[in-house]
Amino acid sequence: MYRLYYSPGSCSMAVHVVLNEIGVDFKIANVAASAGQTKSSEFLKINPRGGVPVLKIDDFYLREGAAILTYLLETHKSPLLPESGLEMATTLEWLCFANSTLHPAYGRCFFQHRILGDAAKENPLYKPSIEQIQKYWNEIEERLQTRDYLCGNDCRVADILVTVIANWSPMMQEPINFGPKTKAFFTRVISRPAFQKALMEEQVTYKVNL
Ligand SMILES: N[C@@H](CCC(=O)N[C@@H](CS)C(=O)NCC(=O)O)C(=O)O
Repeated sequence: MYRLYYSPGSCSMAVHVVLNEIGVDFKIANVAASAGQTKSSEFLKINPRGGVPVLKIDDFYLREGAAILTYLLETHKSPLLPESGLEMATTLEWLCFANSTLHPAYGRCFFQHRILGDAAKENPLYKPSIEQIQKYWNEIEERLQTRDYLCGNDCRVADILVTVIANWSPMMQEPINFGPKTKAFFTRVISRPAFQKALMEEQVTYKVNL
């Protein structure tokens, strides 16, 4: 039996969507980052890095979203992660991009929000941080000119994670703009029943203006 430790709307939502996609039994435990629960002494015993997602697999704790997603998809043979070759490698490329490039780009803004509050946008580092995020979305818009999803015409795990991350954009203190192909892509991804179920179970609204 799996137990997902999550914080509503955070990167852990991609794991929640994937658990719904593969159709296994699982339980969820809300560790709300906004209420400081990811830094509680109880949760730090589960993940000393103080972050979600964590997946409890029987008595084993697996941390780091990319590892959890890959483990679930490989174990349950999901088409969200092709089995081999360049199709698999391309999916991993975009999963790594989402997890290790796009996510930290938003993280730089959230860090400034945490330290400076509403005045973050006055910080000289804030505008370049937003511009970096915008550059990534522009690259995605370009890529989606010739395909429905990041890796081709089938939905893969990376599509789910970038769509989760996009929903942090309305929290930024400067606008982030999405092109028409990117908006149509978000519409396709969020319309998946597994995505809708995760939004409902986490009581999260998809706020990107589509
Ligand atoms: N490298 C980690 C990053 C996890 C991470 O940053 N999670 C955020 C949510 S998106 C978190 O739990 N933050 C808690 C906090 O800031 O207290 C992963 O990919 O799993």
